[in-house]
Amino acid sequence: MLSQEEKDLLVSIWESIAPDAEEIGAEALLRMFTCFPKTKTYFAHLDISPGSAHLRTHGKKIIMAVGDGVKNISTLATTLAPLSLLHAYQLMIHPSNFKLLSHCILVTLSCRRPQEFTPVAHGAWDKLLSAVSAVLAEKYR
Ligand code: ZNH
Repeated sequence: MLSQEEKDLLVSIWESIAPDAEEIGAEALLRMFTCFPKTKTYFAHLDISPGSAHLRTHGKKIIMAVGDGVKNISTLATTLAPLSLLHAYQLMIHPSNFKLLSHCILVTLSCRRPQEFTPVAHGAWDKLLSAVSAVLAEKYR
């Protein structure tokens, strides 16, 4: 699925963005809530206004989980198994939403790391996020 070149690229970009996981996650979530307002219904119990503490802590959790995926690409399904169960059975997130968040993560990365976000890097992140989403959505079947 991902070439060795793409995997190396993901690891190197991950090292550059990990320290900003909170900001990147908060921006990606804010973009998702703004562009796709229906996604807000899952977060009625949290304060998701721009700059809120919930937005930042939840944003960081999501991006760190994506980072776990980058670091464990060859064992994605087992690495993310607990999150897969959580999203399917407890949170009951409709699978279509994973594409929306993935899109917003890509846009955020391109804005925050314009030099590193080359077409090849874009493609590699898109593949990784699709693979992560597939694992998180696999329990719905
Ligand atoms: Zn999710 C949660 C990740 C997508 C919704 N998440 C969560 C967490 C994590 C995640 C890590 C935490 C867990 C614990 O705490 O344990 N997600 C994730 C990822 C992704 C996701 C990685 C992709 C990429 N989510 C998602 C979506 C949605 C969601 C799409 C919708 C729209 N999540 C969610 C919720 C929660 C979570 C609602 C819970 C929150 C709270 O805190 O409450």
